[in-house]
Amino acid sequence: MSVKKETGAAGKISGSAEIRDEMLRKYPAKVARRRAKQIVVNKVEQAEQVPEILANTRTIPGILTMRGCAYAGCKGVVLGPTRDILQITHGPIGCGFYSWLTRRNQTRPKSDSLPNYMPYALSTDMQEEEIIFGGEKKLKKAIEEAVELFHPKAIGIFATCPVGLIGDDIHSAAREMEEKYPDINIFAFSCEGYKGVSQSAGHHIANNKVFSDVVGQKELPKEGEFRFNILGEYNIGGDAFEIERIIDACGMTLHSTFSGNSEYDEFASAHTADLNVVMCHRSINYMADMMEKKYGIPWFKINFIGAQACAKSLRKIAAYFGDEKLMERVETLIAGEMVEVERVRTEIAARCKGKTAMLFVGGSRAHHYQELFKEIGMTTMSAGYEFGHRDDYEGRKVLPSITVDADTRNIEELTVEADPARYRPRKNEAALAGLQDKDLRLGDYEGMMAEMKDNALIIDDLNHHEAEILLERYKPDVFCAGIKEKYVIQKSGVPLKQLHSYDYSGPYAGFKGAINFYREIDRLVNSKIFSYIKAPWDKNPELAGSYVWNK
Ligand code: CFM
Repeated sequence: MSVKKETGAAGKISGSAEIRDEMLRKYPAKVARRRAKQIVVNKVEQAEQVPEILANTRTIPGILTMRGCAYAGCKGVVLGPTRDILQITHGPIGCGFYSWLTRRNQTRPKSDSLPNYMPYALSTDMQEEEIIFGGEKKLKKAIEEAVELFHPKAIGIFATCPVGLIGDDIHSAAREMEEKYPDINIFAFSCEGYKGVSQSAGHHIANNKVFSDVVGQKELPKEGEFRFNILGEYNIGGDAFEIERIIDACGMTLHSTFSGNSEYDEFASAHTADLNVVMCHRSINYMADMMEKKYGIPWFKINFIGAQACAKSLRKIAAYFGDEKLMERVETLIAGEMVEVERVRTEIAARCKGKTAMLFVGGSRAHHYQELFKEIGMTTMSAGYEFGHRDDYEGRKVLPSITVDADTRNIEELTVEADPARYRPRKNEAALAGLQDKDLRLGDYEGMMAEMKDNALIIDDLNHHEAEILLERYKPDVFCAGIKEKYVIQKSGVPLKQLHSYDYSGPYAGFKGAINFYREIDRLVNSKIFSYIKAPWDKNPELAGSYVWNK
């Protein structure tokens, strides 16, 4: 059975409940009961009410998950894109090596003389000897060596699984080294891979440490009007360069980005900006909340993925600052940029209209990229996060009802209070209330499900078995995921677009990025090449095995 034809021009989705049942049928009863809570048929009711989904819980052992580890979320994701914090992985060499630039986060120092450590992968390269006798000595030596070579402003130390298992105290090593080098800010992250159920734990650990040890360390406010920070933008494939171009053209001042194309000093003085806008809610909502409490900086959610979403986000930022001239400049810019966007979009939409997509990515892109597909007339049949929480699916309104389990309790919640000297409300009560009318949704995020069609299948922590059924039943025109999924999906005859690393392309953010994306999707979904592929497992008999013991 294929439900593809049933989507029709109106983009209605049907058959989802049956497909869900088929996915669950193969599982043992206990596993099926659990997965049933993580596979949800979407239904959007009044006030953005959507069904409840189970998320941010352990992957069931034996299931082939798409997830990564806490170290990846901390070192790779949140800190990785900063070019002048020297980052040392304390662990065996694999962790440092495999997290070395594979995410394609780019950077561009403001001048050639400024440091950029991103091309380096620094690791203590733990051996058996350190696993047995402890690795703190080697870590301190590595820091000394790194200081000799690079003289950085700041050093971040990142723990891998064995570090926690053998009990190395990386924090005291950091303190000791900071006493030796008082002009270098040295801090450590207890982001052992096993610290949480996914990379999401690593985001939280990274947010905590950057907030407590970096933000507020320097008073270096940037010159310029309308100064704000972007939280949760990581400059994959050059996205930040396009976003910076747009912000400059509007005459606004981007103070710091956490952490695409960023520098240590920008983090350290981020508390001097007047607004935080949050792009990836999952990875950095903690920072937004903590900066609001301590320094009085309001935040709201924006999205620069999709030409319309980008325009809307710019309008929201301009409305927040409330300056007539700024609002005019933003409108002029949008009008100018949309000429080329519309020319390309209309041409491509004619070929892509009615086609279907599926997105299974991280903790925010499965939502954000639906905008781009919508713009060229494509329907998202099914989507899900690898490690999103319920609020990323259902919206922040469910935050009070999320049960905190032991895995989450493992990660420290910082107690944050208003800074006695530096807390400064950016707007008075009346002004904030006025802004709520402008649909800025301060401190809120509506989540992915409210913006998706009824009957779309929402699947948390998708696995290989379920992906196969999605392909067979829905026959999507394009599947969006990552490198681990890419070749299995493509061998099945469906093109896969990597939405983590963007394959070898980008940017996809902003107006120019939207054009890049439309063009690539057009080439993928309208190419015949994938229909000629015959999967190796369809050509050759399957190798079946059985497990026998005590025979
Ligand atoms: Fe945020 Fe990201 Fe994502 Fe993410 Fe990621 Fe990424 Fe992602 Mo890969 S921070 S949650 S941990 S938007 S690395 S840039 S693409 S899984 S959807």
